[in-house]
Amino acid sequence: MRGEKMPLKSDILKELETNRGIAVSGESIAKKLGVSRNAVWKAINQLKKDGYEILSSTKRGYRLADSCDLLSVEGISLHLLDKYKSLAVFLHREVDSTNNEAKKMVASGISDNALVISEKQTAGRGRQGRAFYSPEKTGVYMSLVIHPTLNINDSVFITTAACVATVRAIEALTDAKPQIKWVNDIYLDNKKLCGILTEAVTDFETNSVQSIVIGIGINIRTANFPKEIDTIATSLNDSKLTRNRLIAEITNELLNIIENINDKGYLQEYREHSLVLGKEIIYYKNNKAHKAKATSIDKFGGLEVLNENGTTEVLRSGEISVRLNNEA
Ligand code: BT5
Repeated sequence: MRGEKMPLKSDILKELETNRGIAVSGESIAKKLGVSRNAVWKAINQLKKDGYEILSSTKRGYRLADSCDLLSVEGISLHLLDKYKSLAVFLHREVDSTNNEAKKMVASGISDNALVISEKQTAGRGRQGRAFYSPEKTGVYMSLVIHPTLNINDSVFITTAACVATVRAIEALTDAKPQIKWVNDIYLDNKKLCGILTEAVTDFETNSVQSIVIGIGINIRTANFPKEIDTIATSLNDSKLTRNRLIAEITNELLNIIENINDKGYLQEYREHSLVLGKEIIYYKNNKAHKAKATSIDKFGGLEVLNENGTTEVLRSGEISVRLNNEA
């Protein structure tokens, strides 16, 4: 696991992340951290060995290259709001699934909120055993562990909240115009950019939710998708966007919504970003496909649909697909 590193290297990385775009002199870093310039130079070389692209000029000093997008605890914590600065961040080079890792932490009794992230997942999961393609360094794979006092019915709001938090963060940091495909996907230009998998650990005796693991996967500057998803998947291609910043922004937004979960204002944002409202859709119930029109999203996040026979129904979970104009 990275994150538990030499304090000096970590402090210098924090300096470089804080001053992204600006060169800082070895002398000023040395002064600030109370070490020799030689110690700074050595630590910079170690960071370079770790893969950090650091530009150095004898006149101006050191700075991170704009294209340097390695994940780091320092780079994420820097952008967390003050009230969330103490959030424990666990960074891995590789895990099977950040949700699995987070669930292991819950099983071992972790009682504080925590964030688990990885550069790569070898068995990233979607819903119902489906796979989520999670290649190295070109994605955000994050799982937030929270311990809310919610009953099981309220926990359905969490996926909805995670969609809104992700959309807010993307809009704040890029020019992209993401849309939400009910219930757990985020799309860009009609292709899937992000999937969300929320898993609850429940206490059967009290019928309450002990912990929730919110897993979010986003494609970032993905060069190639496997052919099974090549025509349906897309990535965020903003060259200035750093994954550290995006992860922090999503975390800030999500923790904020969850803190105020009874204020359902975010549901209106969910509706305004809907990819499906007003569209002809197909939903699946009892292994059967049904044609309908998506008419609204109710106050519980359910999707109201108008069936072809004129009856209405509210979908609480499950799978829908949007019908194209030429589909009968
Ligand atoms: C999801 O499931 O989309 C939820 C994905 C959640 C991934 C995050 S990453 C961090 C955390 N750790 C995990 O192990 N999981 C979470 P679902 O709605 O079931 O969609 C799965 C389907 O999306 C697949 O069957 C493919 O068709 C498609 N897909 C797979 N990988 C994709 C990708 N990278 N981008 C876009 N579409 C993808």
